[in-house]
Amino acid sequence: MKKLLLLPLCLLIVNHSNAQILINEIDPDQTGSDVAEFIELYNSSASSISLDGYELVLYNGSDNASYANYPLDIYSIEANGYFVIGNVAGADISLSSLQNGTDAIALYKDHPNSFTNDTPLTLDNLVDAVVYGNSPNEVLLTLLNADEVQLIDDTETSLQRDTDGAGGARNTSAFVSRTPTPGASNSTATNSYTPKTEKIKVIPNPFYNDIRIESSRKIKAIHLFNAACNQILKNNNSIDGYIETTGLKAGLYILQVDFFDGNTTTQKVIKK
Ligand SMILES: [Ca+2]
Ligand SMILES: [Ca+2]
Repeated sequence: MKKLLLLPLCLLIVNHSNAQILINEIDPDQTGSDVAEFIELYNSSASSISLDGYELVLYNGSDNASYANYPLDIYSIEANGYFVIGNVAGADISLSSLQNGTDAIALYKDHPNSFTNDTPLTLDNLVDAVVYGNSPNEVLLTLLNADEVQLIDDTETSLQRDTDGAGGARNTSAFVSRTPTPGASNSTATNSYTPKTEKIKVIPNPFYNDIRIESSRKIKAIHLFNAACNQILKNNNSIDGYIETTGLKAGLYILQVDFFDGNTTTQKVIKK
């Protein structure tokens, strides 16, 4: 009889595993003085979520350690709502400075330590992250899932998930460049936009010697960086999307592809 009585109790334990807070939009760089920087969090669930235990951490790509941290314990986000940390009008809490990159923004929950300045990068208790900036940074990219890309912000637009919450945690593929929408739905941006991330196809990956890159955009140049982020190969005539790597050691490399429309994207590749 006792087992039967336990069953209803078990059913009363509500599963909150789908409740999720994500970094939904960022805008590190504006024209002239950066007076509208912000990071927007989004609650994709149908219930209000307490931010008790959440901490937003800004990582400096020059040393891959933290340069600012924002404990969010006393706040909450309403169902399908937004929370803005920024110096933009209407921000929920103020932001002193958001570096223009190459840097990263990471959200943690219940991490045992506070991220005082110069805390080394960690993946423990990581909820979500975004890596942005022009220089490939392999260490910062470990904050993301495999094959996710480093984003590039420009002064006119923000980087935002298309649509709110799309793509899931630690994935940047759903981010596009659009008119900033701090504290509002990303789909309210009505201007035409140019995606700053390009989902390229690298064939094969892992590779032996030749790499072929497929993209819907015209490729201008291909760069290859080693794990220390030193550029070791550059092909300025890559319209055909090929790069030849004979003589390189086996291991992890960062491939950077520049497009004629001015966009750039990066991806990890492995030489066998
Ligand atoms: Ca800035
Ligand atoms: Ca938004």
